[in-house]
Amino acid sequence: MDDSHSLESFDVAQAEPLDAVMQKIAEHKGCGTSGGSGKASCGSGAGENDLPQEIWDKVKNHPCYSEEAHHHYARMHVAVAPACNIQCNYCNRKYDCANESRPGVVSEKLTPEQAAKKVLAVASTIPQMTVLGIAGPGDPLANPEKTFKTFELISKTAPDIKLCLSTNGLALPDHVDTIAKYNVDHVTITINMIDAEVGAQIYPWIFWNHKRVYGKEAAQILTDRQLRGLEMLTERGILCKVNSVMIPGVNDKHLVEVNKAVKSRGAFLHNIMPLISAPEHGTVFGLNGQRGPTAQELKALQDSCEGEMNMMRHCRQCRADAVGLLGEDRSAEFTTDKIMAMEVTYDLDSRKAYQSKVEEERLAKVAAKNAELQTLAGEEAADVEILVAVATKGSGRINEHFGHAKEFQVYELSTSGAKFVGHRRVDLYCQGGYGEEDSLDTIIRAINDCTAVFVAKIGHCPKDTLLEAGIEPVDQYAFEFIEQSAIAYFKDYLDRVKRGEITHTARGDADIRQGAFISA
Ligand code: CLF
Ligand code: SF4
Repeated sequence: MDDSHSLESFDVAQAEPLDAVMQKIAEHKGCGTSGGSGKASCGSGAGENDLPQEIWDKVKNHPCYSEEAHHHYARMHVAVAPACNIQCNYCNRKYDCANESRPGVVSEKLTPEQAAKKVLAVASTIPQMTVLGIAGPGDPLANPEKTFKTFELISKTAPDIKLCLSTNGLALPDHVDTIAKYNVDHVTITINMIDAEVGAQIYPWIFWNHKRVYGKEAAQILTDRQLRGLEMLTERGILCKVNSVMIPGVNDKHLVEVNKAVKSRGAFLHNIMPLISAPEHGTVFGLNGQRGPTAQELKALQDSCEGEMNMMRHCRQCRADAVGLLGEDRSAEFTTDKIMAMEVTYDLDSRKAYQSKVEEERLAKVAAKNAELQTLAGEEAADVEILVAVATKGSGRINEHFGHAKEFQVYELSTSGAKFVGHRRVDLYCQGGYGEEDSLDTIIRAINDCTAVFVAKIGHCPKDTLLEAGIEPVDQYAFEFIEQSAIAYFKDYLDRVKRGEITHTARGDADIRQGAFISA
């Protein structure tokens, strides 16, 4: 249902120069196929010099659309959309929409008015929160009145916050005009297939035209609506990200075709996420024993699609009431009880001042990286690539202790520089005064394709075990910028190889015991 009639009183901001922006997106979307090394900074990893100004302005502070921004800027979700109009085999309705979430966590549902108060409370507390997303716990466009009412309220009270929406796409074509009307210029559509045979294995039914439709017929309607909605959005210059859940044996190979289809319809970014599946989630896939992909399988698929279009690799599959930087969860600070009791003043000037400081830090980081990159000029080692894992709690710095890390960010290093390629969730090693050996095994398994792990600090015991596993613990760059440090490490790595101190080996096979890499 198009609910635009209920929103007529809303005074929308100036319309975007849509044709111009669309043209820029169309020009940009060939990025990654335009020759060169294929390693150029691109898509979610793109910087100011890689994108047209209009698009850079839309993505530069959006932590999901810009990999660089995710180190500095936060997003929040408000859980105003409980209903859903389809059934996915990886979803249990007790939990949030698994298209932008992970099973096993539930959100506190809010009214639009509560949501608006929450946004103000968070924006006052976390001045680097720049994006408000509606991503569930069901489908936002199966709850259009609540979704658009929330956007209306927030646009009026917090006009500097970007609006974002994530949908399964079934109802999308009915709402594109309303989305454009409210200046929601970032929309995510979850597209897991373009072939109804594949779709029937993922979606048992959809609710369509007042009745349930099953199997292939349902999947055909869904894919037609998703692709049509994508085209309609990109025609209006709205940036679109496509999320796809990688389900081994079901759609993993097929996602290459999905990637081509969404690229040709103007999607800006493709986010291939791993299926998270366990029997305790109570989902069809969980109960059937359908496994998710390994980190290495996910990376291989993302790599194979990267030549086609821009890939997102820093998604954290956030919950529908997530608050904070990607990867951190501050939602417990903003429960309904707490926000309703808070005195909130929305101070646009102090938010801007804080964000100026963030920009200074970000520019310093980019300048440091570029300067360090110069040291690789003239290196003839184009075939040498290694992965390194980094313990960080944000701001683009190596600022987390090994024992406190709940995830490691993984960078691919080559003569082209340092490229973020994913993150690996791990169990905490430090358990309040002692190290947990089982966790250490898990951590080593999670990063066993990495040559080194960068940390702010690490104890002797895990250091020795990591070395035995062939992973070099590096704490010499504590609290420094990640990319600058990674490039410096890579330069040193190449120098050590040249001096014969170590032997470069295929990733995951390096052994640095006693300071020497041993070829596998
Ligand atoms: Fe939220 Fe999604 Fe907007 Fe981001 S999340 S609605 S685009 S503001 Fe981001 Fe979270 Fe991944 Fe989503 S990391 S699950 S991609
Ligand atoms: Fe669940 Fe989201 Fe799928 Fe709806 S669209 S069934 S809420 S995962």
